[in-house]
Amino acid sequence: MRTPTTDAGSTPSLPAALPATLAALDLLRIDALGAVLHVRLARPAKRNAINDALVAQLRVAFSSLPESARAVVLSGEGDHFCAGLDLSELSERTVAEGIAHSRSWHAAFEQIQFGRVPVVAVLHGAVVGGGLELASACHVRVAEPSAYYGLPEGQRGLFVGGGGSARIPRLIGVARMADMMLTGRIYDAHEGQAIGLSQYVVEAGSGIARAMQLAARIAANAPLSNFAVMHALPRIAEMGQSEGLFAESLMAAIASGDDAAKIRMRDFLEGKAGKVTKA
Ligand code: 1HE
Repeated sequence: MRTPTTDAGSTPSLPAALPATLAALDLLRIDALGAVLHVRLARPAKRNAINDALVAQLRVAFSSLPESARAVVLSGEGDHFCAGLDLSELSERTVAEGIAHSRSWHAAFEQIQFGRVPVVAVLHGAVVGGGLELASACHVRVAEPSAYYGLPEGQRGLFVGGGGSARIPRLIGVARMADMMLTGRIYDAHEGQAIGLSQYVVEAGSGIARAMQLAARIAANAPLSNFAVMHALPRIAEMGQSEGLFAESLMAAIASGDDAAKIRMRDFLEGKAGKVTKA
């Protein structure tokens, strides 16, 4: 995919030096662009298939985000977002190793979903198997028209192991996921948006630019609001109504009590902040 030529909204997009931990990750290409960190899967020759090393690098990257990062854009180099599990490593594993392997994916993707900052994924080409599991750990998904979604695990004699059975039904429902796994059904980009796999479909070649714009907007939010959306919202959605309403009140009071919220509300009342208008 092309690097975007458009500026990322209000965020300065000059590349900054990366911490050595991130610069050393050879299966990821990472750029710090102001408050947005762009992380690319960088195994295009293998269609960004996820091997043990790439899982480990994703875990390191998302648990070592620089302080300056307030949102992340995740994309894949080459013609596909991600071909899922690297099948060349699979046959060597015992059952016990298979469990440990799946848990290593869980640990890495947990850092994405419940990490420090929201993650916007850019989806194009194959978003299949573990690639869809990776995408579903992100908070916002922007698809280009070339994107297509599949769960070929059923045809490969496998089951999802990267958190897919916990995350994907929460996006599209158990019945659709079961259909994808049992029959090999593929959804294209527009169908994927219609059922909830992505929130956006954008023009070919514009996925990264759009994701950078969205990430810049996210990065400009008060950090506690972003924290609440990432950490409180999905948990409250799993609670019973009474517990959820109680937790919501606490989170709302914590967020609105923060100076960042007070400044924003005062700015609006003084006519210094934007109105909510139609796009
Ligand atoms: C791979 C992989 C892979 C490509 N593991 N090496 N995932 C799948 O079942 C998807 C398998 N891959 C494909 O269906 C196709 O490769 C694609 C549709 C993604 C891309 O097709 P294409 O024509 O662009 O590329 P290609 O020629 O098939 O592959 C290029 C190279 O990437 C080739 O290696 P080469 O050394 O011969 O050049 C392929 O072998 C290699 N490659 N995909 C290993 N997945 C935590 S559990 C998750 C369980 C799953 O994810 S199951 C789903 C696995």
